[in-house]
This record gives sequence, C-alpha cells and structure tokens, in this order.
Amino acid sequence: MFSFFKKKSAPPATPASSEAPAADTVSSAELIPDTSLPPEIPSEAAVAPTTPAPLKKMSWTERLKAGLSKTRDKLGKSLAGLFGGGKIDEDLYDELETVLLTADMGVDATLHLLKDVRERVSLKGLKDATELKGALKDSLNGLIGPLEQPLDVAGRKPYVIMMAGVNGAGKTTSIGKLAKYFQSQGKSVLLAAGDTFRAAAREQLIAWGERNNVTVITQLGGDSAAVCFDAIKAAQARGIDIVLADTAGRLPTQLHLMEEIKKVKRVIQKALPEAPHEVMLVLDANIGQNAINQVKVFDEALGLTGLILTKLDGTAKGGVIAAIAKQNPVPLRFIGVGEGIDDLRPFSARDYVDALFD
Ligand SMILES: Nc1nc2c(ncn2[C@@H]2O[C@H](COP(=O)(O)OP(=O)(O)O)[C@@H](O)[C@H]2O)c(=O)[nH]1
Ligand SMILES: [Mg+2]
Repeated sequence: MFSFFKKKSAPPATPASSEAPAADTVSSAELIPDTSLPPEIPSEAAVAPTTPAPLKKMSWTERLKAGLSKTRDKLGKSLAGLFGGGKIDEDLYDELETVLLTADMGVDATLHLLKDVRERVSLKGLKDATELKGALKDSLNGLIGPLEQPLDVAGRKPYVIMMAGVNGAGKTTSIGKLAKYFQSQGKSVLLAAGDTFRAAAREQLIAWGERNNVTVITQLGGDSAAVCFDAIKAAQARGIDIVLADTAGRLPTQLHLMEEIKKVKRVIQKALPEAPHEVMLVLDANIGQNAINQVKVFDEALGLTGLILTKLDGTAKGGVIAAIAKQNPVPLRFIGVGEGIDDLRPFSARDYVDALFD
C-alpha cells in the first residue's frame, strides 16, 4: 500500500543541464498513491513468487545444484570421462584444458587452473586420474574464492545500491529479489525507479513495491538521476536502511548512455556524498566471455564495487565466474539461479564448486 509515484507537477528539478538538483525536490513534489496500474504486467511476473511449488520446497543448495545443472552436465560429463581412471598424463591435461574452455572459463583462467592443478598433483604425488577431481576443485576454489565478499550494509543509513547493466540482464528482477532478501533481515528498503526510459520498467517496480509494502520513488517521464536523488532524500527523511536504485539498460558501446549513468552516480553523490555505497553490475551468465568486457567497461565508467550474475540456471556457461576471477576480480555479491523470489543468494565459492562437481 505504500507505493507512490510522483506526479509530474514540478519542473524537473535537475541534473540534465546543471547536475544540481533542487534541494526541495521531494518536499515540493506531490506524492500520490498510484492507482493507475494495469491489472497485469507481464514483466512483473519476474519478481513475483511464481516459482512452481516443488521448486519452492527445495533448499538453496538443491536449487543451486539444479540451477547449475546445465553447466554441470557439460563440465561434469566431460570430467567424469577424464576422472574415470587411468594415469595422469599429458593427454589428460590436454583434455582437461578443452573441457575448461568449453565451460566458458576463458583462456587465462584455464591456463591458471591447469598450472595450479599440475602443481597440486606433483606436490601430493598424485598418479591416478580419479584423484584429479579433488585437485581441480581445490584449484577452482582458490581461484574464485576471493570473489566471495558478501555485501555488508551495516553502519550506513541509507545504504545506497546503484544497479547497472545491459537490457534484460536482470537488474529490475534482482532489485525485487534483493528488496525481499534485505527485508527478511529486518531492513527497511526503498526503491528508486531509475529506469526512466521504459514505462514497463517503472510499472514493474511499482507493482512489485505495492505487493511487498515497499515505497517506490518514481517520476513520470523523469530523469534517472533526479529519481535517484529524490529517493535518497526520501530515504533520509523516513529513516530507511537501504535504497536500491534501478537504471536503464545500456550497452558498453553506447557512449552517450555510459555518460548518462556516470551522471546518475554523480548526482547520487550530491544527495549523499558517501553514496553510492555499492555500484553493482548485473550480468546475464548466458553472455559467457562477453561478461569480461562488460565488467571492464562499466568498471572504468563507474568504479564497480560488486557484481550480480543472473540466469546461471539457463546456461552452460557457469564457468564464466572463473574468467571474471582471473581477469577482472570484482566481488561477486549475488548469483541468480531462477526467476523465483528466493533464487538470488549471496555467492559462496565452495557451494558453487560443490554444486558443479558433486
Ligand atoms: N531464469 C532466470 N531468469 C532470470 C533471472 N534473473 C532475471 N531473469 C529474467 O530475465 C528477464 C529480464 O529481467 P529484468 O530484471 O527485467 O532485466 P533488466 O532489463 O536488467 O531490468 C526477466 O524475464 C527475468 O525474469 C535468473 O536468475 N534466472
Ligand atoms: Mg529493468
């Protein structure tokens, strides 16, 4: 019931030219309850708890395993052949190289893992191929372990999380899931509908907010930076713990849009100098190796502090985590393995490796 959107009554208080939002953006604008929601918003289904019942009953470990089944099938089946028996020799290492590359780990991570596995094998004097699995798991854990740095939102209020990423990566859906996740930890949450390019994105967030008693700050036809600015001011006024700011999707090659999102970040800083506390890039795991380029470009533009990797359930390219760890190790805060509300969880390297191999 606490979903609001701002009537476009005041002139845009904003940043477009001056980057200096009026101090009274929030108070001078009228906040009115949104009654104009269409009865059904298809995209919203993404964040609604529509997961089929049997899946709901699964534990996170089971869901993670189910979610990673495509990657595991590809990796696991090939590895099962390798680990089946016989001697550890050069042919085996050659095959292992191919398998790792096929799981989208990329050349750098693959070479790193091979070298590390060889060292473990010689250190422990391993001879039999069946013993290789443990060595590979340890190597992989060593490589991706540093990405495991859970988000710590304590001590700063509001804690501002800004989302970035290409269209369809899962930004808005992840915001819905994260809002629920933080609420379950007793935190209050406010959403900024910063994707002002698409009406559907705004509606997706408003509808989600209504269902879950979360305030959504939005402007009809507004400017993304202004919406985020308003949201932070509203969160401060209301003593809210966490602000989740959505932004429109953009490709790293769309330079004007990359400039626009830099501006969003600068205006957030104007609202609260220490914010955004977290700049999170949302990546669709299906893009495989392209993820590396996206991390690089968004990092250069915004200074990323965290990643969310979504849709691990729909892809056999789960190995991309190893590539990120090797080439651009931005902390992987959360991974998504489905469309259900509980299908986004903090990344655990060990759980991930276990789900891949066991
Ligand atoms: N299977 C699956 N689908 C996801 C996941 N995360 C998001 N999606 C879907 O991806 C689509 C695009 O998500 P959306 O949040 O609108 O992307 P945005 O454009 O980045 O905001 C929606 O249909 C989501 O349900 C995930 O972890 N697994
Ligand atoms: Mg969106």
